[in-house]
Amino acid sequence: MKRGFLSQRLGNQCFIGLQGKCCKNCLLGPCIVVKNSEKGACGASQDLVVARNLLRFAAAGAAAHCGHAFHMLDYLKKECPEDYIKRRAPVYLYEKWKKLGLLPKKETEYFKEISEALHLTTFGCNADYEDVLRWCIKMGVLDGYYGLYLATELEDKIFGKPSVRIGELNLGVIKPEKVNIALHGHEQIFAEAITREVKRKDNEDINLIGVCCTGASLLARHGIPLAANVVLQEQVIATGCVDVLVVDVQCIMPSLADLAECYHTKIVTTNEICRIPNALHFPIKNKRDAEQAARQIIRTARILFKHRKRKEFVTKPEKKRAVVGFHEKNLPFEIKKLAEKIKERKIKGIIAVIGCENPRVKEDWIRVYKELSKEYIFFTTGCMAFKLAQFGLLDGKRFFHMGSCVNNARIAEVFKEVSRVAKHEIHEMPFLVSCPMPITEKAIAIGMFFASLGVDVHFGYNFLVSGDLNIANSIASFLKKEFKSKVFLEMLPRRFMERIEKEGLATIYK
Ligand code: XCC
Repeated sequence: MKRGFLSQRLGNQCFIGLQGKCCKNCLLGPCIVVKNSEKGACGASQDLVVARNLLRFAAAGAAAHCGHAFHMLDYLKKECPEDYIKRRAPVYLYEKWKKLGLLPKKETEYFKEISEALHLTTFGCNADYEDVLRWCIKMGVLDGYYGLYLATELEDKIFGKPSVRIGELNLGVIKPEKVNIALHGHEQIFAEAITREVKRKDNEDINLIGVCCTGASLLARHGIPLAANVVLQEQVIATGCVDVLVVDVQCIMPSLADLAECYHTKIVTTNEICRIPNALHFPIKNKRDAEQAARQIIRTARILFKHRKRKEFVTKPEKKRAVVGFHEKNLPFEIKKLAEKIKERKIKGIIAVIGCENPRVKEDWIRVYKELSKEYIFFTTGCMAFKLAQFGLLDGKRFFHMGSCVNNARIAEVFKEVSRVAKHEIHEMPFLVSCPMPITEKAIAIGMFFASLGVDVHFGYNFLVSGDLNIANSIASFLKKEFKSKVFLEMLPRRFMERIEKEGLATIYK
């Protein structure tokens, strides 16, 4: 296996796997079912194989987001709230999901449903690919409420809502002359504890920086600079100036362990489900653990700093500035005004740019979003928000940074409120979610969630559904019939823009 950086390891891709046509669900196989007329050893059709793979993707994504919220509940020693979806979702959607069997049988036992999604895709279980696809949408609903909404709500309650500020981003936020501690992953429990500790006096020598979604949340809540998104995470260590990298869960590339061996950097893990060889491990179960670990990690980082040879950058990386810290309640316009502007066509609609930055995608999406921002407003989260910031687009006027990926709940909430005020259903409003460069299963689950709300969802990468017309048609007709939404692939930014210019976003305001 090649070492080196992500771009050097990308190598050739398995196009059969990419199209979802490889079934690894039993030991009669793995079977590749390349032609639509072919079957797997068990007799599974190509449609079934692709649908099961898609469901496993969506279920894993939902498991990650629901796991995030569950870790918060566990930390707070709380149970999942009763009737949560009912209390958060628009009534008409709740009723529809209920009628279609997209809600958990017992609401607080949503993890059972994720487990059932794995169950029904095992050898010789569900053979009806259309029913399997319906489960993908179910995973979207669970992901949205028991993942995105619940995690965002609990974190806002415990750690406070973000506030609007000018934030700093990119590798240039690392300060070689200081003790640099990077916080990477998605959850906020430890990140908040060390932020509180560093804010106490006598810690001026410490420079905290964020990576990926843990970083995006810290940036939004506290203005802690965000050093990197997913594709730049290795570069954080490769500056040679980061003393400790603390990680929680998700999007933490295993390559970081190899890389840390080449530098003085120590990796620290804080969650039982995310262990890394040779890392220090401080499992955080409660506030006391978090505070003790924070103090210990600061001490360790200071010792490592003393032994660090490099006290300046080899080449000074750039630093960017961006307006950050928006949420559903602090946008610079009232929801009512926004709904009016949309109705009067002064704003043609809202486009949410979400998800990862996938280095396999070479197209220039930024230029197209910039062009569209003359007529549309943009919300953004996660690694794409970082990318938009790198290009100087996060101005707090047309582009609004809404935080981490679980904070896509904030975008869903704005969609819900704008349509409620406009007295329409969500699918009647000109909203679009665009995920141009997905990497993780979570991005797919988020897409399913927005589609279940009635929002059209665009993916700019050719994955799973692309090679199978029956699957694509079946999802399309289910979504169209029940939610009047669609999930579509468009890999070319120019065509994406032409399509929007020609067709506009789904709306009754034509
Ligand atoms: Fe994707 Fe979420 Fe991960 Fe970045 S960090 S790679 S999921 S955009 Ni959230």
